[in-house]
Amino acid sequence: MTCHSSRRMPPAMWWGLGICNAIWPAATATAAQPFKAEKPRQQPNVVLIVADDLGYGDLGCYGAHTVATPHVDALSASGLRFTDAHAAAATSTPSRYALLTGHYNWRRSDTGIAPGDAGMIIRPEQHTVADIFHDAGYTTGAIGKWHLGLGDKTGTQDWNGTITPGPQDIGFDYSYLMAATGDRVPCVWVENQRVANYDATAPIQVSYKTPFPGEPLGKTHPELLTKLKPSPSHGHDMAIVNGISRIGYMKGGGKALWEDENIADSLTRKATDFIHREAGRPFFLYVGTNDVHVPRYPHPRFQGKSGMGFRGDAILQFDWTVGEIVEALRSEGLLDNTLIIMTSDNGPVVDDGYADRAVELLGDHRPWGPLRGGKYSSFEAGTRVPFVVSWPSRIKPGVSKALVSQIDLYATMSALIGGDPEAGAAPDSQNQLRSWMGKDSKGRKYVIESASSLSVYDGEWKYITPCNGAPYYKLTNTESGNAKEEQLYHISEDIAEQHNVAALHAKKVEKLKAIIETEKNKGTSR
Ligand code: NG6
Ligand code: CA
Repeated sequence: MTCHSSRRMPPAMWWGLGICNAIWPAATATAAQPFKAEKPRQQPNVVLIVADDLGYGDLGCYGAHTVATPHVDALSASGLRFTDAHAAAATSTPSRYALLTGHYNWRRSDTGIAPGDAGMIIRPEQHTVADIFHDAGYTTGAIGKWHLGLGDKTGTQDWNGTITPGPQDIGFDYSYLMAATGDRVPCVWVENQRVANYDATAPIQVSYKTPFPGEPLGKTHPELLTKLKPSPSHGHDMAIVNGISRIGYMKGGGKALWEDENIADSLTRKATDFIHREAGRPFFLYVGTNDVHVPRYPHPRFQGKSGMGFRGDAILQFDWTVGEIVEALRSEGLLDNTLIIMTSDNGPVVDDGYADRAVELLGDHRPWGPLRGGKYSSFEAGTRVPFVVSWPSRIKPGVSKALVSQIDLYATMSALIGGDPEAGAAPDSQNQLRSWMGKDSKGRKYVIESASSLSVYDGEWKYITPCNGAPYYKLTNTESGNAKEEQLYHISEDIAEQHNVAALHAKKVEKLKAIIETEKNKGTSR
């Protein structure tokens, strides 16, 4: 059980600088539309499904023609599909950090893509959206991709014992997690902070520094790469698990090691088990799918089914997962009173490290839809993501153009369930319940997006802060959005960000820059 009272400390202590308790009320007060807390008769269940690297154009309901996503499309048809929804960051760890905490990732310097042996990035003292639910009497669960660190300090976890602190210390009663990503060791599931299916005959060791003598590596033993080989120059050529080489070194694991083709089945099963188990009381369930992140190695029943190679097949597999979760809710009679949110942690990438022929087989499919850039990018495709909200008994189906951001999960969920936000927590999160419920078509005044630099977008114009980074990431074939000069795009007329009009609209540039400065001044540890 989580014991919050004993682990709380003033928030200024945990994020280092002077963000004072006044931030929370201020953030709530500046929220565009205070939601009149009409206390729900029942506490709705909330299921949050976060896909990995799924692009704005990857789903049928977002315009994909060459891949079929019937379950997601049905979910979308039953609820609200947002066309202008944003993740806080263009990669996983920072995006998920912001999602769960309501605190911008860029206020801290340690929220970059985490290795598999990272210590907990969200510390026990920090209040999360899971705490909101937990404190309100919900049962809470986190299943699937985590990528927010486990244990106290990087590299010091005992993978053969209890790994602590963990999700239980930030509000999750139950967890079944992939520590980081599919392409990073350790390649085992961690259930309630212990390796699941633990094999005492094969103790686990993990290192991101030095190889374990005698363990074959992708680099030295390419003949053992029976399932997937890394793309040239991407790395991913260290520990070999299940015929696929990874990032990082690992030894042992035995029967606890996952098989990539079963990852979706395992996490989906754990999610539906959770729903069946908890059906009698309100619950909050976070499901992070591994699809469509690399290494893409879907179950044989999906392999070859999309005609687009494993990336397309992984989209089918993601769609299946969504269908199974919805079906579990339906079978328990819970669908009407469950709020389902389906989104992605960041935008799409086609070649992210494995020779899975995703580029060659893409055909006419455009994972980024009409947007420019992709995962890692400051351009829109980096952070504008699919976002579907369904709650059949309360949300009228439709399409919403409201400007929404995942950063608002904490305050919005808190308003939804009449939760008890902790003073000073989630300073960047606004109560956007009215827009998430389809009652307000405007949403936020602006969103902040982060990649190599910060951008601000007000629903019409977008400003990207100058940055010295490479304008183009060759490895992943991504336009990064980095430029030494200021960039301003008139997104409402130029959604593909083709024309930098900064020189023509100095006042607009100044106005948007000022927003970024004000946000930064609210407190930063960068
Ligand atoms: C990158 C990896 C990429 C992917 C990404 C994290 C290389 C060259 N690339 O560093 O394959 O793992 O990290 O993706 O190592 S994320 O969606 O979890 O942020
Ligand atoms: Ca991701």
